[in-house]
Amino acid sequence: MHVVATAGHVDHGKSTLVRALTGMEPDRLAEERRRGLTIELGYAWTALPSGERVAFVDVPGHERFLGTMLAGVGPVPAVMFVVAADEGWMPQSEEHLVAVRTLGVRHGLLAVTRADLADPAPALEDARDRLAEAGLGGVEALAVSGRTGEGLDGLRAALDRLVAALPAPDPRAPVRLWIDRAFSVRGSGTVVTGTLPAGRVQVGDELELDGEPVRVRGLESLKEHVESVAGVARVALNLRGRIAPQRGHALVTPGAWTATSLADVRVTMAEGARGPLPARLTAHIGSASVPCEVRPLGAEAEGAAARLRLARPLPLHVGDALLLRDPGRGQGEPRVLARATVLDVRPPELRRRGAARERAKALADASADAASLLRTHLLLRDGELVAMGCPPEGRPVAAGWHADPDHWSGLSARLPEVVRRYAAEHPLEPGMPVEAARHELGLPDRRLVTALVRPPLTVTDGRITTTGRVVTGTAGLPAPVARAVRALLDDLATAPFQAPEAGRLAALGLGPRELAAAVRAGALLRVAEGIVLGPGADARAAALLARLPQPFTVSQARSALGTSRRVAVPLLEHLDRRGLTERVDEVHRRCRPAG
Ligand SMILES: Nc1nc2c(ncn2[C@@H]2O[C@H](COP(=O)(O)OP(=O)(O)OP(=O)(O)O)[C@@H](O)[C@H]2O)c(=O)[nH]1
Ligand SMILES: [Mg+2]
Repeated sequence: MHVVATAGHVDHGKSTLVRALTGMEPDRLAEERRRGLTIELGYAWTALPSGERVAFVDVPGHERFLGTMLAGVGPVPAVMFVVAADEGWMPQSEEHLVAVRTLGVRHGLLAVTRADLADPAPALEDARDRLAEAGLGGVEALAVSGRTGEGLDGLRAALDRLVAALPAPDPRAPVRLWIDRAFSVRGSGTVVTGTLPAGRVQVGDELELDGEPVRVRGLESLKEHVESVAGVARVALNLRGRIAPQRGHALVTPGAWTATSLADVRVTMAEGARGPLPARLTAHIGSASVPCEVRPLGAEAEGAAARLRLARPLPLHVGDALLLRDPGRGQGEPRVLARATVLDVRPPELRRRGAARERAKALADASADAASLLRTHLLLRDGELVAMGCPPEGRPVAAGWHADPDHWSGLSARLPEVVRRYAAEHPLEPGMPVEAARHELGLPDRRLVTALVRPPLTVTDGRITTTGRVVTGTAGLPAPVARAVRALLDDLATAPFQAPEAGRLAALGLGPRELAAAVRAGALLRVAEGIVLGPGADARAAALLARLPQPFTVSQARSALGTSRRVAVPLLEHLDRRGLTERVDEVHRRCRPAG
C-alpha cells in the first residue's frame, strides 16, 4: 500500500478529486458538507490500474487549518499537489509548497483540476515552474477535472508511476505511528489511526505511548482486519492500556526512540521567510504540533544552530526534521518559517559562559550520525545510540559501549599515569583497584577500565598492576629536589620514624610541591599533611608494632617506633586506613593479620 497526501489552496478541488478517484467521501463531517469546505483530515483509498492500493490523506486548504494540513502531510512520503485551472497559483498553493518542501517530502505529482472551467495550460505551466524551483522538478503534471472525469485515467496511471518510484521503507525500522485520530468503539475500547511510515505492527505487539505500555489488540488497514502490517500504510489500532491517546502523540517501539523536550537543531530558513526567528514558535513533526522556544546558540545566521525547548516531550531521532511555524502571524506573511534538523536529542547543559557559542561551533560540523553524537557524549551504550536514531557503526570499545576515538585514546594515554601515581601513593597495595581507576577517569562502567588496560598494565584480582614496577625514586626528580630528598632519607636511615620538622623541610627547600613530587615518584611516603617518611616506613612500622603485646596504646607504639606523638598519631591513623592496624577502643589498637 501507498499513502499520498493532498495539498493546495482552499476550494481548488482536492476533495472532489479524491472522491472522483476513490468513490469514497473524504469530507465526513456534516459541517464540512454544509460549508463545502474541508476542516478535518479525510481518508479514502482505491486500487490503481496496476493493482497497487493507494490511500489518500485529504487535507484542508483553508489558511486557518494550516496546522491540520501539516498533521496530514507530516508522516506521508508523497503529495498530490492540486491547483485549480481557473484560479491558478494562490497563497495557500505557495504556503503548502513551502511546507511540503520544509517537511522534506520529495515525491509527488501536480494535478491541475477544474480543467472544465478554464484552459488548464497557463496554470499548469506556472505551477510546474514553481514546483521545479522548489526542487520538485521531476514531478508529472496533468490537467484533469474532478467533475467531468476528464484526465482521470491519465492521473491514475501517473499515480501508479509515482508510487512505483517511491523508496521502499524498511520493515525492520522502529515503529513511530503518529496518531491522527483517536476514538472509542463500543465493545473494543480505544482505537487510533495514523500513517505508518516504516516498520511493522502486529497484533499482540507491545508499544509505548508517552512512556506507557500499550498492547495492540487488533489491527485494521483500509477497513480490513489484518494480523500484521508494514509501512507505508494507513492503519487503525485497537489498543489495550491505561492511556488516553490524542492526535499528535505517537505509538513507538519501546526503547527505540528518545522522548525529549530538548533538542539541538540546525535551522534552515524556509523559502520566502527571513530570520531572525521569533523566540516562540510551533514545531510540527508527524501529526504533532507543539509550542516551542527557540534559543539561537551562535551568531544568528542562516543554517544556524539552535536549541528547541518543546512544551511536551516528543519521541525523536537525530536526523528528524521539524517544521517551525509562527502561529502569531497574520494573512499574507510567511508562517512556515524554517526547517529544524535534529542533531542531538540529549543536548548537554550549557552552564559556563561561552558554552552556547562553543556548542554552536560543534553543531556546525555535526551530522546526523553516531560519530557526531560520540564527539559530544564521548561514551554511549548501544541502546542509547539506537534510541537516539543512530545505530552504532564501528565496533564497541567494551561490552555494549561505544567511544569517541579521540576521547578513547586520551583515556588510554591517561590510565598508565593514573595507575603509576596510585602505586606511588599506595606503596603497600598490590595495585590500583579497577573501581578506583574508574572513578579517577570519570568512567560510567568498570568494564571500560578493563578495556583500557594494555601491557605493561594488567588486571589481577580486580587491581591494575604494572608488570615490572615503575618506581622512579629520586631518579625521576629534578636534581635539587632529589638531593634534598636524599638528605632527608639519610636522616631517616638512623631514625626511620622521626619525620623531619617543618624547619628542616624548609631548610632543604622542600615545599608542598616538591614533597608531592617526591611522594609521586615513590621516594617518600606521605603519612599526613607535612609528615613524610621513607618509602615502606608504614610496612616497617606495622612489623615492629606486631611484636608489641596486643592491643597497644599510642604511647607504647610511640616508644616502640622511637618517635614523638606528632608522628605516631598520624602514622597510626595511616596504618588504620591501610588496614594494617585497627582501633579496639578509645585508647587501644592492634595489628591486623596480613590479608
Ligand atoms: N467545475 C468543476 N468544479 C469543481 C471541480 N473540482 C472541484 N470543483 C468544485 O470546487 C469547489 C471546491 O471543491 P473541493 O473539492 O471541496 O475543494 P478542496 O480543495 O477540497 O477545498 P478545501 O478542502 O476546503 O481546501 C466545489 O464546489 C467543487 O464542486 C472540477 O473539476 N470542475
Ligand atoms: Mg477539501
